[in-house]
Amino acid sequence: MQQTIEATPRTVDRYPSRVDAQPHVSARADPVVYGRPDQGPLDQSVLTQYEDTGLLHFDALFGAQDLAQWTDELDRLRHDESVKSSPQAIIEPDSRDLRSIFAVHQTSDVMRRLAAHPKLLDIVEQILGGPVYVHQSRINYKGGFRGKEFYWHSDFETWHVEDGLPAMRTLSCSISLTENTPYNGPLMLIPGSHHRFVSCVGQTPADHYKASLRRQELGVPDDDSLAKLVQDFGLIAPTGPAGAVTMFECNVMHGSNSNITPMPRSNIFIVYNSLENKPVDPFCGQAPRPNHIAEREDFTPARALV
Ligand code: 6CS
Ligand code: FE
Repeated sequence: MQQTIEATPRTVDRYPSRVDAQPHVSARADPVVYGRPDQGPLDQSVLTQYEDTGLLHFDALFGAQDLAQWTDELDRLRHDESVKSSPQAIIEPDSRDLRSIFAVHQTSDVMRRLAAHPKLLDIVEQILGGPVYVHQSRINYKGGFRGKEFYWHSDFETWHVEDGLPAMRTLSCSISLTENTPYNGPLMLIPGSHHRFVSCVGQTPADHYKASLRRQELGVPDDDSLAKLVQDFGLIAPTGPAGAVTMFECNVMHGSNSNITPMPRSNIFIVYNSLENKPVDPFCGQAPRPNHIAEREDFTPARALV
């Protein structure tokens, strides 16, 4: 007797990447703004600005007390040797310096409360049209003198291919914990680039994150696609005091230069994903990344993290 083996239905991949020998650019197939003006603090003109550019910048969303707590916590974590040797820590490629610490909303009470801050969540849930959970959190240190760059990428490209986020219904909040100047390697973004998906060339190896989080070489756009995006949309590098917040859509092309000034450029990133966009199997066919890099088990609503 012949046995039929039923294949498990695969989620349709609307954003294939790292499958072809040639790069492709396609149109975004998801909304950018999922909520309405009456569902949060942003009025229609600000929602339209986010729709068009994929980013919002706030110089002073938080009070001095909140900020002092976060910078104290940043210093504490930086000087804790057990943090540096934990699996959550990422070390710079060419030195022993701390580059990032992941899952800080799980390992630090202060950072967990930051991730649940209503000033962030009121905006995030309005844009994403409902409750969210934390897909990823990290502190990026980018120390002075030798802090290394983050090459151009769309976060969604990685979160889709390596983590299995099906749709673009995710955004990052970057909160500066030091002053961001034009000189200390601030975040650079291509406003409007989230309307196009740049599929990248190359196959994802097993455990790619171990290399990519130190220096990303795969899942980055080809030179021609990047040049075209910059030509069409230009560049922006928001600068501002410690405490400034940049929120950006998951498919905005962005990166940052290295920091050869003596001034560190540290920030905390909280990535919120809609509870209606939970991860499926990674589209690259590899095993998923660990939960401290990309959450796939704990879908506690961010509001409940207080
Ligand atoms: O791989 C990731 O998930 C991370 N990598 C980069 C360079 N940016 C986004 C994200 O935090
Ligand atoms: Fe990124």
